[in-house]
Amino acid sequence: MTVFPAERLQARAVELGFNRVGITRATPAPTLDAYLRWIDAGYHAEMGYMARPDRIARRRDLNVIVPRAQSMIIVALDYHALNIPDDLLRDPARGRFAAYAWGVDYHALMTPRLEALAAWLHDESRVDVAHRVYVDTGAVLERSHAQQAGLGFIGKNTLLIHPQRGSYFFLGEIITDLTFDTYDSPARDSMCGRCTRCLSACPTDAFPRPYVLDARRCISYLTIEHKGRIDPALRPLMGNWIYGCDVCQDVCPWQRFSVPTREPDFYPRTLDTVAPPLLDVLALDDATFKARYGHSAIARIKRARLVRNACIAAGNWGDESAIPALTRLLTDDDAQVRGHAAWAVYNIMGTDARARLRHLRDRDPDDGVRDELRALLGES
Ligand code: B12
Ligand code: SF4
Ligand code: SF4
Repeated sequence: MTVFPAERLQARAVELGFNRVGITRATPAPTLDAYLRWIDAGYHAEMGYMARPDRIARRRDLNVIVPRAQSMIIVALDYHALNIPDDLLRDPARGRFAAYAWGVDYHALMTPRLEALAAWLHDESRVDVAHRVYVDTGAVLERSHAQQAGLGFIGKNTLLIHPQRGSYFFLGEIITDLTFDTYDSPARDSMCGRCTRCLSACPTDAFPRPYVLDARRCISYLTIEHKGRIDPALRPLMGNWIYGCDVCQDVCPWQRFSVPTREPDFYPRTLDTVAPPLLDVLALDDATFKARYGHSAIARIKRARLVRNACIAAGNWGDESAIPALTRLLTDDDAQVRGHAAWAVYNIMGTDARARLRHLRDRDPDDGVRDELRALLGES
């Protein structure tokens, strides 16, 4: 059996641009039971793929992904680019994007590099190396395996935190049937101690317990993954976040060790992907959305979902200057946009909006939007 020198692999991964790399055995993640309990509790919300039996089988046994899997090579890539002044990020007239989405889509950057690393391993080991590359989308518990590979501990906010770098980094991995001469030792389980900052800072109270996140309440889930109507009770808590959320990372004391990424592609080209004026986001059509966000991870949610999120932020802003843009959106092609625009108009104008909303209640073709309007008008 070929045994590959771990040191050479690690040096090559760093040459390819990754910040840290660890190697662990391809055994089930030690937190597998915690994940199964999470699914049973329904904390995965409508992310049905998290609970699919074939995907659970992969998490239980990595051999389902790569037959005779021996090792997992896990890489970390730092992404935090700039310290943007807080008053700009918190300006309620602006929508706010999570820092991971400021630059180019990380899947597009990391996947080819991991494939290049796997191809190099194949050439250097002179054997047919069976492998599978994942960045984010694989049915594996990345953070738990990364903890096993020594890349950091799991925080009460559920993020993987490196004691010298904080948590602003992505993970990716190669699962392979190759063995290595040495494997990394696991990092400590947790180094949070008695701190609970992230738990109390979460705007929507999304942590039922330390180390457990209820995605149904998480702004990151609601703004990115959730397709339909956002629970009106949660909307006022979402502030100006329009794509993802960084609160439980920003407040973490370990973040003081984070360093700016060396990856030029993770730096924002303009403020459009950091904190654009809400009026600009409300005015996006499909073409302008694509031109602005086509290169970034934001492209995935498409124009309607981003505008839906911006309607909530505009409602929270509460400024009358948003009314003309919101009024145009009351007749948007997308039902979610119309419903959330109505909520925002009502939030800003209060009972002055009643005539306008009544008019729409009688005409909107969508049952859900009419329900939303009836609720705003106190009719249900
Ligand atoms: C689904 C998903 C989400 C969901 C659910 C998040 C969640 N916490 O489960 C939503 C949409 C909410 C989300 C949000 C975000 N995500 Co996300 N997400 C994922 C994904 C695809 C799966 C995560 C998963 O399996 N969740 C199920 C839970 C049960 O598992 P877990 O997160 O590993 O949690 C473990 C711990 O809680 C632990 N545990 C349980 N009890 C206990 C007790 C103790 C004492 C200890 C020590 C541990 C422990 O066991 C669990 C099982 O392993 C991963 C990629 C992947 N394939 O792993 C990315 C991933 C986790 N996401 C990532 C990112 C960047 C984010 C955001 C920061 C994006 C943003 N800014 O908006 C937020 C962070 C929110 C948060 N606090 O987690 C990164 C995290 C990198 C890092 N340094 O940790 C990942 C790894 C993607 C990547 N490849 O880089 N995400
Ligand atoms: S990402 Fe935001 S909403 Fe989600 S758990 Fe963290 S602080 Fe709460
Ligand atoms: S804020 Fe405190 S409790 Fe939360 S992850 Fe960081 S150290 Fe742990």
